[in-house]
Amino acid sequence: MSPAPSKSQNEGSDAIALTVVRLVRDARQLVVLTGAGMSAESGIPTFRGSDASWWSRFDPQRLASVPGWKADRALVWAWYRWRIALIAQAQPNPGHRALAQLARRQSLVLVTQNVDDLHERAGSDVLAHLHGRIDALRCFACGTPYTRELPVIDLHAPDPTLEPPACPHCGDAVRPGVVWFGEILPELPWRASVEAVEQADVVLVVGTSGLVYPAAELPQIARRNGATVVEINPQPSALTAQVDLHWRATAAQALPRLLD
Ligand code: BJW
Ligand code: ZN
Repeated sequence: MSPAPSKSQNEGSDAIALTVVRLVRDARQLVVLTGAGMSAESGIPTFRGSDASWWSRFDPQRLASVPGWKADRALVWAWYRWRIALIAQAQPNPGHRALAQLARRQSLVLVTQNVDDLHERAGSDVLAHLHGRIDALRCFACGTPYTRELPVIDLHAPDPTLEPPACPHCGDAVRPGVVWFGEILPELPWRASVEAVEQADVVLVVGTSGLVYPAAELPQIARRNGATVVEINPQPSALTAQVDLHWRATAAQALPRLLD
């Protein structure tokens, strides 16, 4: 069990940075939990937290639930197809690259809520994509993976009437491989993530609002098991009151400093 540092609010950000650098350097088992803020500096919008975020512009029940899919699957597919294209042309940012480099120096387990592959493209092994992968397409009805190339789209001219491809096996529509509201998280990745935070002595929580469950339970489980939990986020979040330290910085600012 590591000693819990005092709360951060009154300390300067350099002092917090130094404390976190030391905690991470001395960690026996470090777990990093990332959310949408991790990829914000790669040009991928977050879901919450700014006027440009998805759920401040669109209704999550329409775009990210089974009832939403059944009501208007062309609209839902068009949104996901556009995001698949956006992610494909995005690049990992210095925060993604720093985590990959850190994992070459010390034991680090990476768990993400993100559906992009930017951690992998930066060179990290990801233990769990808790909310799936956007490009792991599968049939909505029979679950058969869909591996064919998608027709090219123009990122600058989204088409809200674009229909999803048909499953070659049963003819139903193909859906993105993400976890929608009301759906259960993939069991093995979830269990592995719980085990990882139970064994961690330091947990870094990067770029998540901490509003979506059960992922938001992971920092709480970690603390109950004696870990020191550090949040890296330029804004306060639903987790801030529960963490040991809040480093008010972006992922691409803070994470490279862990290599100092
Ligand atoms: C930066 C930054 C920078 C910006 N650097 N940081 C009441 C209590 C408990 C649970 C529930 C409840 N009511 C309903 C539920 C269940 C529901 C839930 O949690 N709802 C809450 C919203 C209330 N959960 C579920 O339904 C889950 N399944 C489930 O619980 O199954 C059991 C069950 C079944 C049936 C009924 C009830 C229970 C499934 C959740 C699926 C989440 N899916 C989404 C979208 C799909 C994927 C996709 O399209 O991409 O996943 S929602 C969206 O939120 C996405 C994300 O992975 C997820 C979390 O978001 P995240 O990562 O935290 O990002 P943001 O955008 O929220 O925050 C960004 C943060 O970054 C901000 O804080 C910024 O400040 C910060 N930031 N720039 C660092 N540069
Ligand atoms: Zn099918």
